[in-house]
Amino acid sequence: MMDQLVEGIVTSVDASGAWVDASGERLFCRIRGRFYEDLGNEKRPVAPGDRVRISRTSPGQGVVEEIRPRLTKLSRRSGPRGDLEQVLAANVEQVAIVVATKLPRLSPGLIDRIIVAATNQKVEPFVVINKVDLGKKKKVAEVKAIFEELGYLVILTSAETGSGVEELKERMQDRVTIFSGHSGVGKSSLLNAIDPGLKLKTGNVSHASRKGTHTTTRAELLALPDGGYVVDTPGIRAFGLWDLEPADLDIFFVEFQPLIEQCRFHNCTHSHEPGCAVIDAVERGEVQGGRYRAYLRILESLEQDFR
Ligand SMILES: Nc1nc2c(ncn2[C@@H]2O[C@H](COP(=O)(O)OP(=O)(O)OP(=O)(O)O)[C@@H](O)[C@H]2O)c(=O)[nH]1
Ligand SMILES: [Mg+2]
Ligand SMILES: [Zn+2]
Repeated sequence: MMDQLVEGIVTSVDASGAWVDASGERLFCRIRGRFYEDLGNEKRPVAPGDRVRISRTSPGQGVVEEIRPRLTKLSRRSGPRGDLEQVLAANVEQVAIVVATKLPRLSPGLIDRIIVAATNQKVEPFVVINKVDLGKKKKVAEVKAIFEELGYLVILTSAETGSGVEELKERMQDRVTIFSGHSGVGKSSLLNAIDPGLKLKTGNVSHASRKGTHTTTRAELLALPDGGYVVDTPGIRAFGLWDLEPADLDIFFVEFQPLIEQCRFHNCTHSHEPGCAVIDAVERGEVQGGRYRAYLRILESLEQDFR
């Protein structure tokens, strides 16, 4: 006879199973083989944030017997051939796109890509520019203005001085948030600043490569002290888009919306076509050049994915 099933939430996952919080206890659970058989393109059967039902097998251990349907997920394209879906987190409401303008420097297009992925997957994006104590004021203000102008929330923070941390904390209270961004931008440091009780490991930014040293090695769902959850994730090098066809990309560039209908061709890709209202708007300075270049780069990468 199987034990009574217990409700739980997945906090972390590795190749051999998942850590699950169930009625205040953390158990390491194996996952029933049939979930691996039904994987399809997914890398793993569960992700942090998944609601599951488990059976207990021994103290501190159990088996995932059921996986609840997901309300949302944030996925990216992964795997050696780029043909796998990596679910970074399940049942998240918003993604904090964490960047720094210095150490490591901002890589063009990353914010734009994560905004596209999030919007496509019904997760609300916002931008956190961390390390404002280090970054040049002008550069920080420039990045802030680009995304605020488009209607996205931008929060400026310093995990070092604590500035902006309270605003970020308020934004996360009672919600489920995932932190995403390059290694070394300060994702774990910001979470420690919000809740020192978390005691997350933080690392250095190599002065030689100016890149982070991949300190966080596994995504983890953490409970926030005043309500809500956050998923801290390992730094990413790139954010490959999953489940998006090139022809649908323009939908996720908000400033293109009023223009798209005015293009001469209904299937305009806004890359080279005559009579393109987006290209005209870029030339008139009504669409920001940096955003348009990000669009073209993403379009090109999607065309390769679908080739
Ligand atoms: N000056 C300054 N340094 C910061 C700030 N936030 C984080 N750091 C430093 O940046 C380094 C990297 O911070 P982490 O919190 O480990 O970065 P992370 O984004 O979690 O990196 P990964 O786990 O590798 O993805 C550490 O040395 C932190 O002390 C900040 O606001 N200002
Ligand atoms: Mg980290
Ligand atoms: Zn067009």
